[in-house]
Amino acid sequence: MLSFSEYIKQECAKEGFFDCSISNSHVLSKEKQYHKEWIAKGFHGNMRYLENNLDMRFHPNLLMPGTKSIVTVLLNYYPQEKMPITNNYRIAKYAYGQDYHYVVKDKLNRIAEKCREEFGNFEYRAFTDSAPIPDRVWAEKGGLGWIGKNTLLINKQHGSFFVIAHLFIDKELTPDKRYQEDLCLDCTKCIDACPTNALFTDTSTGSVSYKIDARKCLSYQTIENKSTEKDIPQNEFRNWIFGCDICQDVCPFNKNPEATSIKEFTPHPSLFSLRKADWHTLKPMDFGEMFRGTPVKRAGYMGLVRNIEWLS
Ligand code: B12
Ligand code: SF4
Ligand code: SF4
Repeated sequence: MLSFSEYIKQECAKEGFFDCSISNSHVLSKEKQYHKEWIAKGFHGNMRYLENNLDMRFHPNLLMPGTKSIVTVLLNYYPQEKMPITNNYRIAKYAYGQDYHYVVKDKLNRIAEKCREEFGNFEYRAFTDSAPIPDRVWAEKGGLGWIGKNTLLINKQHGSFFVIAHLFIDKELTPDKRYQEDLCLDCTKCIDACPTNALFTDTSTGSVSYKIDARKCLSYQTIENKSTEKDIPQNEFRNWIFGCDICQDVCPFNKNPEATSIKEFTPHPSLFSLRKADWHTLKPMDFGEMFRGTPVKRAGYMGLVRNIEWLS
């Protein structure tokens, strides 16, 4: 008979998560301090929610009282096929198909309910970027990868085209003793390729940290920035109208990514047939049909139109 820890990992694999780790719940004091310094420098721009709930963000028991274990999972979203780039605008690959928030939450809830059937009642909460949790930190603590110079979690075998999610559980599970060292070494491909210089390495504190000025990031500019004024020059957008994948596309650990088998991430069939001229004449109804349930829908038709205008 499998232990709870073994069983939950088995169920995570069955739901399509390619890796999973278990960490003991504890307070993340150093990371909280780092986060505060990052906010104090204004790197978060208008993402004011990152200023809030700082105690809860780094103290799992304040988010879910009684939390003893954190199960962290990784779900691959790398598409079978990429959008054509000639005479076209670009959309980040995570946004091609259905919004991962819903896809992942359903999976995690199913897993937890199966565990309840097998091992009796326990308290849990499923989180997919839906609460103040430092996702990459828990994944790194669980040995699922390292946080690279592009500030993303990188898994040695699978690269970085995945989303991170967690189950908080009030049961003491067996924590993983895995550790993945930083393999960025002297590579700087992501820093060199970033068109807006959003990425940099900071050595001022004595310990090297990899930083991002989110305000300069195209992902921030095209998704989070609600202003009508563009902050960066047109040529730096490099045709990205929703998100940006440059610092992942150039990463050696993403050289041969395996495509996802999650059917919900399959893009709408019309997405790949659009070219620049079609984007300029896209009607609200076509937008609604093509992006229903996807992350792009959350930006709204007017948001996408604004981005296209910024690039034209
Ligand atoms: C805000 C946010 C953004 C912002 C800021 C990005 C960022 N890197 O912080 C913007 C809008 C720019 C963004 C863009 C993207 N995002 Co985003 N984003 C988030 C979110 C909601 C919060 C991140 C956050 O807290 N940042 C705050 C800063 C302070 O974090 P940080 O610099 O990494 O530092 C932390 C640790 O690394 C650590 N640390 C770092 N250095 C040091 C040094 C020391 C000494 C210590 C002690 C600690 C420490 O402590 C900090 C505290 O948490 C997370 C989801 C989540 N809840 O975690 C997703 C998340 C990071 N995003 C994700 C994705 C997919 C993207 C995009 C790829 C989307 C796209 N294609 O456009 C881009 C990538 C851009 C990039 N290179 O980061 C995924 C990343 C998956 C992965 N493989 O890592 C996440 C995890 C969502 C998810 N659940 O899957 N995002
Ligand atoms: S997502 Fe694009 S703009 Fe943002 S840090 Fe990476 S390369 Fe730079
Ligand atoms: S491109 Fe190089 S430096 Fe950047 S995250 Fe990948 S391995 Fe690290």
